[in-house]
Formats: sequence, C-alpha cells, structure tokens
Amino acid sequence: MRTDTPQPIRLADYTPPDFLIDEVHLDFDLQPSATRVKARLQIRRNGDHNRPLRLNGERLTPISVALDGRALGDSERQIDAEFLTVQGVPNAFTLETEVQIDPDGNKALEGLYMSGGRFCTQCEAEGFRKITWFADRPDVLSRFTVRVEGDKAFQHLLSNGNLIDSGELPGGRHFAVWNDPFPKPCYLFALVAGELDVLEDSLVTMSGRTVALKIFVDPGMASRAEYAMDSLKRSMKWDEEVFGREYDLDLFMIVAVRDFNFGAMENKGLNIFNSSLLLADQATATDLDYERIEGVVAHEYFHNWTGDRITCRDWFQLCLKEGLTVFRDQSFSGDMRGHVTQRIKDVKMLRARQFSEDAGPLSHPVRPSTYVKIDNFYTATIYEKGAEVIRMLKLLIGDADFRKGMDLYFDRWDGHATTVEAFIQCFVDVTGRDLAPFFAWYEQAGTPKVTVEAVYDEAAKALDLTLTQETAPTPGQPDKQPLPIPFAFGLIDEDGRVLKDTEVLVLEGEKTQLRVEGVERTPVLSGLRGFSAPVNLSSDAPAKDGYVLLSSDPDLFNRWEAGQNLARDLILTRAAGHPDEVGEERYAEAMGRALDDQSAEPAFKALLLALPSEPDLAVIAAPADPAAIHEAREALRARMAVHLGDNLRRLHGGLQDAGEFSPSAEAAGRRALRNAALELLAADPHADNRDRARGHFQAANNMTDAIGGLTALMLMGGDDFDEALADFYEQWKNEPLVIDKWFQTQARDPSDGALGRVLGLTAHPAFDARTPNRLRALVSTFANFNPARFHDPSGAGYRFLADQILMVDTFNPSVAARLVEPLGAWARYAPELGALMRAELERITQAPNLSKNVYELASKALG
Ligand code: B3K
Ligand code: ZN
Repeated sequence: MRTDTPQPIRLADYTPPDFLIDEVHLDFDLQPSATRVKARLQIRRNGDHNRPLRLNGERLTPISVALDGRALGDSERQIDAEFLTVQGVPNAFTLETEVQIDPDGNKALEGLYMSGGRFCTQCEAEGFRKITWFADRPDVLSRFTVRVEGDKAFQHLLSNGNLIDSGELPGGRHFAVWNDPFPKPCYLFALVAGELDVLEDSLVTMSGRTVALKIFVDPGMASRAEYAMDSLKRSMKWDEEVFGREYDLDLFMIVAVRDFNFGAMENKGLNIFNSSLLLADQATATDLDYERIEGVVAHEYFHNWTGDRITCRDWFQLCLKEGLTVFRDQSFSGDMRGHVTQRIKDVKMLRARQFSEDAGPLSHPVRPSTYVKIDNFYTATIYEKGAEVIRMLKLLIGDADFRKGMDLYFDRWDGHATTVEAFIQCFVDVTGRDLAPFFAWYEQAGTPKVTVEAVYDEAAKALDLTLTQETAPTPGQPDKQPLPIPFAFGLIDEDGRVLKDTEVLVLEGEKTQLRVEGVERTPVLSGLRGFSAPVNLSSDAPAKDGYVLLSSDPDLFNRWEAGQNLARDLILTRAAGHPDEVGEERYAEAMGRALDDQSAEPAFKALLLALPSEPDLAVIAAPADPAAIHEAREALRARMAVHLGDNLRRLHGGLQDAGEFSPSAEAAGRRALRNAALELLAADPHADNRDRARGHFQAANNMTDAIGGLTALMLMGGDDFDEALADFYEQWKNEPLVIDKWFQTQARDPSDGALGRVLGLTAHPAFDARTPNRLRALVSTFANFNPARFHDPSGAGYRFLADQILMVDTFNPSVAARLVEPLGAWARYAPELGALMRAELERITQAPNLSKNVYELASKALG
C-alpha cells in the first residue's frame, strides 16, 4: 500500500513561473544506457520576489551544476528525487548542468528511451524532467538549440526545427545541430536517433514557401508511409483553406516508432507516431487503420497552431489544445470522407468512451479543477467532449463568427501559453454575446439528460414541444445548473414528407417550451439532429415514429440514430426477459428496406446494419447483466441474419471489388458493407454461411477483408476459427502490427472458452507487456470490448485485468493506469459482479509501491 497519499494539484493555486528560461542549449552525447545531457539555460527572474530557483528533474544522475560559469559545490545546490534547488540566484544568469540518463532502462517510455534500437522521446506532459533539469511546465516558453552526437550506427540525428549544422567526428561518430526559432514549452521537445528509411516530399504553402516533408520509418517500410504523406499534404492545404493557417518552418518531419504509450505526439516540426497510426498498405492495414492514420496525421499537424504556436498556460487547460484540435481533425475527416458517416463514427466513439466515463466515478469536467497525475487526464472527456463543446459553440454563433473568433484567437495569442477563458473571450469580442452561461460546459461534469414531449394540436395545426434538462450529480459536483443546449430539430409527416426544415432551439433553463405553428399534418419529431449537443435524449414517441425516421428522415444522422434506438429497445426488452418477437421481425424488415435503398451509400448502410455495441447497451441498462445483453443482442442478430439472409448474401457477393485496391472512402465503404453483411451472416452459422466466411477469409487480398473473415469465423467458432488463426499467425508472424490484430481478434471472442484462451495468450511467445500496442491488443481489447467474457461470473476476467495492471505498473505507470477504467464501472453492474470488481480495485490500491497514476484512478474508482 502507498504510505503517502499523493497530493492533488489545483487550478485555483496557479501562479506564474518564478523564473523564465529564454534560451536553451542542449548537448546530447548518446549512449543507450549512459547518455550524457548538458544543458545551458538562460534564466531570468519573473516578477519581484527572491525565491530560490527550483527546476524539475527525476531519475537524473547528477554530474555538475554551474552558475554563470562557476561550478556549484554540494552545499550550494540541493538535489532530491524531484528537484534541483539553488538558493540566492541573481535576477538573470546562465545555468549549466550535466546529467547522465539511461534510455535503455527506461521502460516507462517517458523522457528519452529506446525503441527498436533507436533513441526517441516522449515529453508530454512531464517527461522532459527525465532528460534534464528544467522548469517543466507549459507556460515557460524557450528557444531551443540542440546538438546531438552519437555513433554513426545511429544514422539520423533529429530534433525540432531546422538543421543548422552537421558533420563527422573521429571514432565513427557524427553530430547534428538543430535550432527551433519558435519559443516552445519543453513538453514539445523531441529527439530521435537511429537507422531509419525516409519518405520525402514537399509542399508549397499559401505564401509560396516550399516546405520539405520527411517521414522516417523502419528500414524497408518507406512505401508504407505513402498514405500518411498524402494525408499530411491534404491536412496542410486544408488548414490553409479552412482556418487560414500556414506551416511555419522549412521542414516538417514525422517519425514512426513501435513502442509508444499512446497514438502520436505533436512535437514542434518533429511529430512522433506510434507506427500503428502511420504505416499502412493494402496487405497489412485495414480501412479503419487508413482512416485513423488520416485523422491522426491531421490532428498532430493541426496542433502546430492549436497547441504549439499557442499552447496551454497549465495542464488544466488541456482541452484548449486537445478538444479544439479534435474538433479540427473531425472537421477535416468529414470533408475528406463525408460528414454523415464521420459524425456517426464520432458520436459512437463519444458515447462508448465519454458517456461511459461520465456515468462513472471518474467523471470530470472538460476543464478539471484538480488532478494528481496529469497523465490520467488525457481522457475522452478532455478530447471528445472538448471537441463537442467547440462544435456547439460554432453552431450557436454561426460559421462566419466562429471563423472570425478563431482568427482573433490566432492573432491575439500566437506565441503564448493561454487559457480557455482567453479563448472564449475571442468569441465574446467578435459576437458581442454573453458566453458566460456557455462556459459552464467547461466546468460542469456529467451528461445532461434532455427529455422531450411533443403534443400535436390538430385543430390549431400546432405542435407543442416541452423540453426539460437534468444532469445527475457527479463526484464533487452534487448540484448541477442548466446548460445552454443547442437542440436542432425538424418535422416530417408519417409518410416521410418534410413538414419543417431544421431549426436550432437553444434550451436555456431547466424547462423550455415552444409552439411550432403551421404544422399541417400529424408530425414525427426528429430531435437533436446531427447530435447537436452531447446529451442523452429521451422521448415518449412510439416505436412507429422510429420507423418513419429510419426510412425517411432527411437528416441521415437521425436515420441511423432511429435504427439504433429501435434496436436498443428490442435488445434491452429481451435482456429483461420480455422478448418482442413481432418488433424484432419488424426491425429486420425495415433493415431490409434500408439495405435496398439505392440512394444510400454503402458506408452509411454498413453503420446502419451494426447493432449498438454491448458496452454501449450496458451503459444504458444499469444495473447491467452483460450475459443477458450479449444473448439478447445475439438473438436479434440471428433473427436479422435469417430474415435478411438472401439479401445479405446478395450484398456480400455483389460488393466484391474486382478492380485494383483503393483506400478511398468510397471503396472502404463498399468493403465495410460487405464485411458487415458477412458478420451478420455469422449469426446464422449453417454450412453455407460457414463456407462463405471461410472463402472470404481465404480469398482476402487486403487486411480489411482478412480481418472481416477472421472475425466472422471467430463469431461462428469451431475448427474453422482455429485453423484460420493458425494460418493467419503463420502468414504474419513477422509483422508486429498485424500480429496485434491477431491478439485483438481473440480478445474479442465472446464464446464460452474464450476467457481461458485470453489468459493463456499472455504466455504466448509473441506477447510482450512492455510493448504498449501488444498489451492493449490483448488486455485492453478484452476488458473494454468483450463484456460477455470480461464479466465472467467467477470474477476471473477482473482478476486477470488487475494482475496485468499491477504487473505493468512496475515499469510503465501511465499505461497501467489506462487499464483501470473498465473496473471503475462497478456501480453500473449487477451487485454480485460489482462486488467482485470492487474487490479487485481494493486489491490494486493495497499493492506495495503502487504508482501515483494507478493509485489516483483506482482509489477514485472505489469512490
Ligand atoms: N498531445 C499528445 C498526447 C500526450 C499524452 C501524454 N500522456 C497527443 C495528442 O493528443 O495529439
Ligand atoms: Zn492532440
């Protein structure tokens, strides 16, 4: 057990830095287990005080400290596990330090570490302090010059900015010097050294400057970076066209590494990516991989303005860069791939990750006011809900004023570290509106529930709408205030004809009433169109209205939503022991009509066909019985598979692509529908469907179809699946990113024996918990996406997760902490399950030497 309770950090305690560091010169002498780092810092006192200089530093072996050229003796500086402190410093001075670090022994993957024999860094949020002593906080902005020296085996020596010098040295060594002219906080520092292949290209910016673009990857992999390069160029042009933002350096580099704690990192001019979000080709990447690569390349690139040029004053303002940048990447992806399907995918993700977070003990506001470990706050709330807040702002003030406000923000805050208040003030200044009520979206946690009642007055040809909002208490916030909720709605009649085009009604108080005049026929309300606010909508409309919306709503998002709501009700009714067989048939029939609709795109139909996921259903059905939900969902799938069998087989056969592979959204949409049809057919596992799945798997000429086939075989189970798994492994055993998919597929297997298989896989020679991708492929996929087996009544699934958390925590606390959340949902499950989940959380909090990261989440999860 931890003997000290980690102390929270509070937004209210923010004070400006005591010292500023204008210039930083770093000198790296690279050795895998004994790297020397010299730092020369030009420091000045900030404000009128005489406090000592205190710099962050952890896991550093001190070599020397000198002030204005004079070495400091032991009594003149204090060094402890977290700080270097120097008393009585002048108002302006140069501090020179030298430390030694051990990149090879760094398995937490924060600071400077080795991945695949290469040096790389990860400094956000607080990794720079593991490289050298520094004011490791985002509001200290410095100009960096970095000299990197190493053995020539480390062929490329990279850091931020522009290369200003390089050359050979005696003894088989070489060096490079980099200068970044843009002041930046140290969390944006990056260094990479190693043998890499490079894919090169260039782009002429809006003002006519030529920017060199380089993507560095494992030797032999350059062709797999082509899609990322194409995405980068499209992102750069898009940011010019849509936000007027031009790239600022002469060089933009991306490096792909295998060992990375999360997706990617926006270091100035030198983005570092998890290779799973960068490398793609037809044979090894799925369409989902392509889609993510496009989105994440854009995201990290967009950070150049929203994050790098303008950064956060403190880590409480994280959504200032993250929510805004997610909003920007979602807008980009929508422009690239279609706004309806993009919106559906974004909302699915929001519900799956953020709504469930908000419904549990880890619920927190988009801008939290306290944290223990900032690493724990890179959450769906900061990112996804943070993006929703920007989206609502744009809807409320309109596109033109949104753009004006953004322009003002870029103008006013370029080169600074700032706050969410300062951001919102820009929109107040351009619109003259009072956005104080809107600000509550940043400070109040929880998902509002909006209830709508619609009463049609036939005689008066008017519809009376009554909308109420309510947000349940969340930890630390017992009382909730009403929020301004943009509610986009329209009306159609029972034959699907438009009665009223979309209007945005803003719900201000707890209750909002509106009389819509001139409604000629009995209307069907299409509410919360396009998911205009991140809320749960509940209405008393009958199921027949849902069918009207499903077939005819001009708002395609709501068409999809209507299908999801109908399916959800049918599944939950059956899970509660009251199957509505007539309703299920009706649903299957309606889906058949939707599939036949020639005007709808395949990508949209694929989304329509997928039933709400089991985790999403469990959030709604509290207290949830995962086994009952799984069975009920499978029953509906089976009914659809039987009812739509001919239709699905026809689709599956007809959508086969004969031509050359293309990763385009359109081709991906056809593959998505074909694989969705097959996945549904797997719910009716007769010989013909089995043959079809086997044939699909064996004939696959791209990874999307291979995984689609493998998944269908997994759902049908039996020898076919075992054989396919063995073949797949044999074929791909030398491709780590593909083997991750092999682990993922088994982790998702909901069949009875799957838990034993998952437990056994941790002993597989290809399993390595030190590689975050591999760990997540098995453990996180299992805990998050396989509720039927994770919630095994024996508690073995929970025990497995807790064991993995404790084991990983000994070397990589931030990755271990990200595994805690599934256990945190204990209160939403049946009491017997909840008690077993709690017991594992308790076991975790009592473990010796637990990290602050895991302690914070596990103890909060216990409530
Ligand atoms: N800014 C990084 C996330 C850093 C996570 C640190 N624990 C990636 C991104 O959001 O673009
Ligand atoms: Zn980001």
